[in-house]
Amino acid sequence: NNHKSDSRGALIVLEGLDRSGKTSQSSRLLSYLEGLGHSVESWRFPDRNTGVGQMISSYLANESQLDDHTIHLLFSANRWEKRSLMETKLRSGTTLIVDRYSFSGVAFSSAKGLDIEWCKAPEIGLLAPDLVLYLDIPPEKAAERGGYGGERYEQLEFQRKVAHSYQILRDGSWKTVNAWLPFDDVEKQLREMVLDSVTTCQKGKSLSKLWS
Ligand code: 2DT
Repeated sequence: NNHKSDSRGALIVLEGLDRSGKTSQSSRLLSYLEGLGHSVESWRFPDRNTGVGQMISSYLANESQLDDHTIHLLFSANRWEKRSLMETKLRSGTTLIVDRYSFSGVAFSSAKGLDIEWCKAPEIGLLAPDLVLYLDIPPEKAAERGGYGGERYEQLEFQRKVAHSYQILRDGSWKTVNAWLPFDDVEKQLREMVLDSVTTCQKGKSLSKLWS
C-alpha cells in the first residue's frame, strides 16, 4: 500500500567514538545520495551555530566549566531547537544524514557517571531516527588514528567508557559496521543500508518519537 502523503525523507544517524570516521562517511553518503538525485542534507550535533551551540562549543574547548547535568541539558536543548526544522525537512522529502544525535548525548554523559534513565529523559519526544548506523571501532584503534583535537572527552580512557555506554544503549534496530575496515569497504556497507532506508521512507513510513 503506497500512501503518497506519507512519503518523506529519512532520518539517518551516525554514531560512534571520536575518530570512528562518522564525519568523513557522512559527507560521502551525502554525495552518494545527491548523485542519485535525492534531496538530502548533512547535519551534525552539537550544532555549534546556535546560541546554545556556542555555549557547548566553549565548554568542549575547555574555555568554560559547567556542571555535568547542565551541559547534558544544553546538548539536549540544542537538539530541541532544531526539532521542528527537522520535521519540516523530512516531511518535505529531504533526507537528513545526522552526525551524532541523542545517543551521543546519553553515551557521553552516562560515561561520566550520570544515571542513564536521567540522561534519556530530556530526549523523549525528539524524532526517532529511521536508521542508526554505529561505526564500531575499538577505542585503542581509534586513538591510533591520531588527530584527537585536544577537546574535552578526546582521551583514550574516557573513550573506553563511552564505548561501554554505547554497548548498553545499542538495541537490535541499530546497524553496526566494523569501522576499522578500509574506508571504502565501510562506505560500501553504509551505502546499502542508507539506500534501503531512504527507499522505505519514500514509499511511506510514519514518523515516530524517541524512545520507543
Ligand atoms: P563532535 O566532535 O562530533 O563535534 O562532538 N557530545 C555530543 C555529547 O557529549 N553530547 C551530545 O549530545 C552530543 C551530540 C561528543 C563533540 C563532542 O560532544 C560530545 C563529542
